[in-house]
Order: sequence, then structure tokens, then C-alpha cells
Amino acid sequence: MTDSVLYTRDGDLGIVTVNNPPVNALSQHVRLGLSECFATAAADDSIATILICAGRTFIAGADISEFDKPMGPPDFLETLAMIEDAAKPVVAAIHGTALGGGLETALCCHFRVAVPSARLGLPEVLLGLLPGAGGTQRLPRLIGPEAALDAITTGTPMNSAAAHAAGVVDAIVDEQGLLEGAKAFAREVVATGQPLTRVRDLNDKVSAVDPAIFVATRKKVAQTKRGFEAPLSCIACVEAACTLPFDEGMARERELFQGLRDSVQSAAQRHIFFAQRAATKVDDMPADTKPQRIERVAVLGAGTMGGGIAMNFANVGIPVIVLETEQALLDKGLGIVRDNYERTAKKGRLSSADVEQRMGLITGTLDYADLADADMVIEAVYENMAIKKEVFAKLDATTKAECILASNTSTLDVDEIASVTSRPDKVIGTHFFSPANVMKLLEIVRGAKTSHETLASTLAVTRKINKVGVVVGVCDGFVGNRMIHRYGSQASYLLEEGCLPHEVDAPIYDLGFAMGPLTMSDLAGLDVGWRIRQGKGLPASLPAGERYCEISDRICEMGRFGQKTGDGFYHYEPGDRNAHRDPSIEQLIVEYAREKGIERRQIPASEVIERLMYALINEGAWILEEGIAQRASDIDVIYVFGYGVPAFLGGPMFYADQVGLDTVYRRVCEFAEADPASWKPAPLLKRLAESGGTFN
Ligand code: 3H9
Repeated sequence: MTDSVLYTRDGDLGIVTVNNPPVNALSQHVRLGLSECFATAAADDSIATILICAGRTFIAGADISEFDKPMGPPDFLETLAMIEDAAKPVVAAIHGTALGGGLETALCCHFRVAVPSARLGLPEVLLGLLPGAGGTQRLPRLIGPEAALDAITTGTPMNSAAAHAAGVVDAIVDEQGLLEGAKAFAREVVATGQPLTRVRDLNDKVSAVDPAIFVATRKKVAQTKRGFEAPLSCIACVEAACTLPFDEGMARERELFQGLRDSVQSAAQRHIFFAQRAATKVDDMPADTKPQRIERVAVLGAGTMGGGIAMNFANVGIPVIVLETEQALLDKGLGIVRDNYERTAKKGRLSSADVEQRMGLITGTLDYADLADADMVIEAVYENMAIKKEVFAKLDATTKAECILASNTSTLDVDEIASVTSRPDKVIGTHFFSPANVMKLLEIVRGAKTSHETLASTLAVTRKINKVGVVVGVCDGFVGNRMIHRYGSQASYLLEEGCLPHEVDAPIYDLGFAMGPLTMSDLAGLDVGWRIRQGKGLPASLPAGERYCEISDRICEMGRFGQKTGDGFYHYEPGDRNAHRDPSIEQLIVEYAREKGIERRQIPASEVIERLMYALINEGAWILEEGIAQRASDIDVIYVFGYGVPAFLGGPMFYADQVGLDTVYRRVCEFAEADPASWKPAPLLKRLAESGGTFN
């Protein structure tokens, strides 16, 4: 027997214990161990078998790292069939998370008991897969196709109570007494002679199903998961469960699973799964670095950013105090926070008691003295170095010595900000993305003097507030905005050279991005960049030989700042976020090119994609070269969670690897030859291209 699965006897019961830290994934040796243990259980005189897991969780799924290589024996389905075919009752005892192959294993047991804190689900779709060990055939048989479609196409897990109500779990047992509860349940089943439930044989819920539910789910998925292949295959499998005999449904599931497993989309989504976890690891941080406790937080500024940041903490029960300079601004800001919560409550996603509980955790103040017991302060004031320095000097004087001072700057030098304090080791950047209560990404900016403890504490609190944190170094724009600057510049050069706005945006949208670069600028507000450029004295201050496009400035001069004014690169109707082509802007672009003597040409969509994507990738390579990001996959995480790049593309650096770095480098060199002012091929890209390497 393997060490990771153990068979023991507890009186008349057989106990199979899986012990494969950290999450008891169904690695090859676990499948082998399960097969051996269930064979032993079948042969002995035990009256029933309990399947339980050691450590923090029930089986959390297949071992995702095995999907990149051929799967060694035994096959999942053979192992699970042994469990389902067992002549004696098998009871799954569930704690932690029974996910993916873990829940599929539990569905092959004849009964399931769980502790109240357990969660059960089939999240394969989030990895670009479908439940490939019978989940698409068994879950609909157990809970009906409609509920199963929802669970399988969204990947959202159910809590124990919901799983019990739906019939996935037969009994909820005491949180501290899972094994005891499972044993009592098993003995009761035997004593009362309860028949064994084999889910594969339940057909009531999957016969005479209204096909309209599949049409409706396909429509929903087309809207919410545009471009993702896996949800459509999930629907096809559940449909098969409702129209084909079990074995044929299983064959269909297998065929579609293998197609997805071998797809680039799933490879990209699996890459993002591991990348997200790798991003929180800091290469030089000693493993025993202890995070400080962060139990009280303060936020400076009650504007859109400050309010959104404060909500993140209140959402997880951390009290937060918001400081403003004037009562009216404070009232307005906290009013917007309340409106946000109430809007969520109206959609049924929060109760009114939740709204009050969260608002109760947010207090306002005008007095720095009230920040004295905060463990962390996040500054979200106007993006201006002089103001930030003034604020940090004040914070240094008024907060306790161990308090972490974080700046929500999106571009400024964190080291310069830290220099005005007596505790640069406690200063860090926390770059939230707007809207801060919604966007998952947090760029954690590590200054030259930021201590490991400060970094570890910030990483821990990032996880607590359910954000995806990525540690980056100090430079203008950090990782995300520095790269997006190159992308935005290329978008404007494409306008000069021949494209109209929709011809820049459409290819990128079709590639899968949430929106194209110009629609994104309209959403973010064109005035933001305009004011920064004005502040830098551009274009007058432009160094010789640098390229500059004034189209965006001219649009701003017309008072068109994007969606918020109803006009930008596009026109927007009141109450409608759809971008409409605007002939006046198209004319402005054509006339601008004429004025500058630029001969416009027809630019193919393929070149639009190359110019935009390679601008990101080349800058990403510079960022890696300079050590601003620790690893290419960190950049991918930033782009997927902060910039609307779909997970199925795996982020810009993963995308580059798929295209082939030799191709990317060759095109970047060609672009640089045509336009040396805006393209500087990155040495890392060159080295990797020449050595046949990849970023990831
Ligand atoms: C599947 O089941 C397919 C089948 O239907 C069909 C087969 C034919 N495999 O997230 P954490 C690692 S697909 C390998 O930080 P938490 C993770 O990388 C699978 N490794 O902990 C990390 O490693 P490291 C369906 C895995 O407490 C460490 O474990 N299942 C796996 O915040 C800790 O993870 C899923 O999609 C895995 N399955 O969250 C569930 N899972 O320390 C995926 C985790 O080196 N997993 N690792 O960075 C999760 O959702 C979360 O990990 C979980 C724990 C909620 C379980």
C-alpha cells in the first residue's frame, strides 16, 4: 500500500484514510492507494467502509499538475467504479473542501456525511475543464439538471447546509466529531438495512427534461463567459446525462474532457491557477517571517478609491476608520459606500442586516489622532508627490510605531514617499484597481527598505480581503500601468497610421479581452492621462526623437472625457455603456494624420493584435530584466485579474510563449526598424528567442 492512503479497522468498520498534503489531491499514488484499500475492504469481514481524509480537507480534486503529462494508472474511472460497486456501504466523511474529483469520489460512495463548515463543488470549469470522473453524469441524477448546470458551469461550491438541502449530503455531523458521526451513520445504515444508493442508477431527475434549460444556460454562458470553451462542453455533458444511458453519457464526458484537457485554453487557465499561488511567494523572504496582526485599518480619503478600499475590510469583518479633510467629503464618501452596499442588497446578494453590520464597521473622522491604534493605514489621497509626502509625514507622527503605512499610489515612487518617515521599513505600496471593492488585483509595491515583516503582513491581509496579490518593485507605473502605457501608445499610433477607433478595439475584443484599448480609455476617463501629460508639460517637453500622438489631447480639449461625459473616442447614449462610432472623431483622426503628414493605410487586424500584444510583452520582458516583477507568471496574474485579459489566454507572457518567442522577437525588431522611437526590443526577449526559451 502507498503511504498516502491507509486502511485500518475500527471494530466492525473499515476506515480508508487519504493523507496526501496539502489538499489530498488524487495523485496517481492516491488512486493506487484507494484501489488497494477498497480491495482489502471488500475482502475482509468489515460491515461498512468510511472514506475520510487527514489534514485540512477532504479530497480537493485531481492533481492538477498531472494534466500536463500522460496520466499513469490506475484510471480515475476504474478506481471510482471499485468504490461504487462495493457490496458493503461506503460512507464519505467530508470536511474542508470536496472539490472536483473529490466530490466525484464522494458521489461514488453510497452515502455522504459532512461537517457544517464543509464546502462541496465541481470547479473544473475554472481550470478550462469539465468534471471528468462522472460528475457531469452523477450530479444531475442526484440534484436535477438545472441545479447541476448551475454548479458545473459556474464552478461555485455549495456549503454543507445547501448540499444537505439539495440531497448531495445525507447528514450533517458535529464539526469536531466527523469520524464518530460517520461511524454512527454507517452502523445505522447497516442496522436498518438501508439499500445502497448508487447515484449512476438514479434516473428520475434526468428523464423528460425540458430542453429549454440547456438553451437558457447556453445563452447565459455566452454572455458571462464569452470565448470560454469549457462551459459549453459542461452543458453538452449534462445534456448527455439527460438524453443518453449512463454509460453513453460517461463516454461523451470522457471524450469532451480529453478535448479540453489538451486545449490551450485549459493549459492557460491551469497556468493562471498555479501563477496566482506563486505570485504570493517572495523569493528572498525567509519562510519563518511572521506577519503582524492587522486588526484595525485606517483609510485616508473617502473618494471613490478610499471608499472602495474601506469596503474590502468591512466585508471581512475588519473595522476600518476613514479619514477626510472635510465633513462634507466624508459624508459624501460614506454615503456612496452605503449606496454601493444597498445596491448589492437590492440584487439579493446581501441582507439588510449585512449592510448595517458592514456599515457599522466603517467609521469616519477628520482627526489624525483617531488613527492612533490602527495596525495599517492605506493612503488614497490625490496622486501628487508633494501631497503624499505631507500626508506620510503626518501619519508617521500620529500612528503607533509598528503601524504599516501603505500608499495606494498607481505610479509614484514609494521610496521617495517612505523617505519622509522615520520607518521606511514599514512603508509599502498597495495599488488597488478601480472599482476597489470589485477588482481582484492588488499590486503590492515593495520599496527598497520595506521589511520582510511588512511584506508578509501585507500579503496576509491581501489574502484575508480576498484579493489576488502580486509583489512588484518600484518604477513608474509599476508592472500593470507601465505595460499598459506602451499598449495605449500603440493604440494611438494605429489611429494615426490608418485605423479608426473600432478597428483598433475590435481585434482585441475578438481575441477575448473584456474591451479594446480605446473603449478602456473611455471607461477610465480620458482626462486622467491628459492631466498627467499636461503636468509633465507634454508635448512641448518631449525629448527629441520621441513619438507623441495628440489625438487623445484634442478629444479632451473638446470636453470629451469618455463615458462620464457621454463622449470620448466613441459616443455613449444616456444610461447605455455601449460604444457607438462617432463620425466627428473619425474625421478628427483622419484630419490629424493629414496635418502631421502621415500617410494612412489599411492596417490588417492581425497587425493590430501584434502591435498591441507585443507592446505589452516587450515591456513585460524589460520589467523582468530589471527585476521589477519576480517572474513572468506574476505579470500574467496582473493582466488577468486587473486588466480584463481572459484567463483562457493565460496573460500576455503565456500568450507570447504560445505564439513562440522567436516570432514575437522578429516582429518586435521589424516594428523597431519602422519606428525606432517607440520600440526598443528587450534583451531578455532576444535571449529567450535565440535560445528557444519561453517566459513561463
Ligand atoms: C479535477 O478534479 C478533474 C476531475 O474532474 C477529472 C479527472 C479525470 N492539484 O489554494 P491553496 C496546491 S480538476 C494540485 O493555496 P487554500 C496549490 O497549488 C481539480 N495542487 O490553499 C498550493 O500549492 P503551493 C478540481 C493543488 O487553502 C497548495 O495546494 N479541483 C490542488 O487557499 C495549497 O493550495 C480544484 O479545482 C490540486 N487540485 O485553498 C480545486 N489544489 O503551496 C483547486 C491545490 O505549492 N484547489 N493545490 O502553492 C483549490 O481551489 C484550493 O487549493 C483549495 C484550498 C480550496 C482546495
